[in-house]
Amino acid sequence: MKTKKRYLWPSDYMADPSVHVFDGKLYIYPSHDWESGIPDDDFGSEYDMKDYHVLSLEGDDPMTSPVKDNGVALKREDVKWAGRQMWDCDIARKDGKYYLYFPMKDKNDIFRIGVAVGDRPEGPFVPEPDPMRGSYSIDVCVFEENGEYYLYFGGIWGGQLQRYRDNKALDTGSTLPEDDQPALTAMVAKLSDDMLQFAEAPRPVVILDENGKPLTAGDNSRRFFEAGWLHKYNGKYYFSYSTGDTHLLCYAIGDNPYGPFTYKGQILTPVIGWTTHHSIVEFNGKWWLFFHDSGLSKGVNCLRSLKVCELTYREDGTIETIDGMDE
Ligand code: FUB
Repeated sequence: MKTKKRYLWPSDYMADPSVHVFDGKLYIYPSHDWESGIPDDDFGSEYDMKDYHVLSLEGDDPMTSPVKDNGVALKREDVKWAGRQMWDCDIARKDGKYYLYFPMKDKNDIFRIGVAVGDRPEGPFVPEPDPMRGSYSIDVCVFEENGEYYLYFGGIWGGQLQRYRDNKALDTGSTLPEDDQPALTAMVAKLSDDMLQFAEAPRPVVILDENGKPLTAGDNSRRFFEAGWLHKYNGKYYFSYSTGDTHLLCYAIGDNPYGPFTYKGQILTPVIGWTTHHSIVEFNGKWWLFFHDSGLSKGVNCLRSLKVCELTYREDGTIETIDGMDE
C-alpha cells in the first residue's frame, strides 16, 4: 500500500522512535545517530550513540504539525556504568514520574538495560547508578495496562540475545538455534512497583505460525530479530518487530500481554538502510506508524531519519502492509 510519509526531524539524524502520548501531547524518544567514524561490522559497532534527545509534536497532526527538539535528556557521561552505544530507549509514566529505559553496553561491552528518572516527559533524566539487575540485550518497549508495566526487550546478532538462554549467560558463548529449531525471541517481564527492576523472571514472547508452532530460526522473513513493540487494538494485543536481515516490520496478535502471539503479516516492507524499527500509537483518533530510514543520508546505515505515516486496520483487525520505499 502506498502511503504518504513525513520526515519528522530532517535537521539531525535520529532513529528507533518510541512514541507516547502524555496529557494529550505526543512525545518521540529516538536514538541519536551521528557520524561516529567507526566502520560497519556484524555487531553494529558503527551505531555508537552517546545521548538521547526527546522530540515533541507541537500540534495535533503528525503529518504537518511542528516538531520541537527539547535538547539533551540523558548523556553517556552521566551514566556511571557506561561503556558505549546508547540504543533504542522507551519511557513509562507512573505516579507523576517518568522512567526512561535504555540499553547500553557496560564497561565489559555487554548490553544492559539502564533506568533514568525524570519529572517531565522531555527530561532531563537522572540515571540509576547500576543497570537493572539481570538485564541483558537491547531494544526496550514498555506497555502499561491497569497499573501493571510490562518491559519487552531483546535483539539478536549485535543485540547479544543469542548469548543467553533462560536469562542466563551461556558458558559456550554465543549460539543461534539451528534453522529448524524455535527461533530466539523477545523477552517480557513485569516491572517492580518502584519501576527500577524486573518484578519476575523475563519470559519469552512466543510467536506462533498458522499451525500453532513457534516460528523457527530459519524462517528469517517472519521470525523476531529486534525492535519489539506492543500495542493494544480492539481488545487484542499486537506484538510487532523487525526481522533484521530480511528488513521487514511484522506483527503477531495475542490475547494478553505475555502472548503467545500468532503471526499475521508485514506492516512495512524494507526501507532505505539496513535497520528497520518502529512504534505504533493512537493519536487524535488515528493510528500512526513511526519508523526510520536512511533516505536523507543517501543510504548510510547508521545515519537514519525519523518518519511517520498513518496505519490502517482492516475490519478483521489485520493491518494493511505499507510500502517502505514509496513517498
Ligand atoms: O539503533 C541501534 C539499533 O539499530 C537498534 O537498537 C536496532 O533496533 C536497530 O534499529
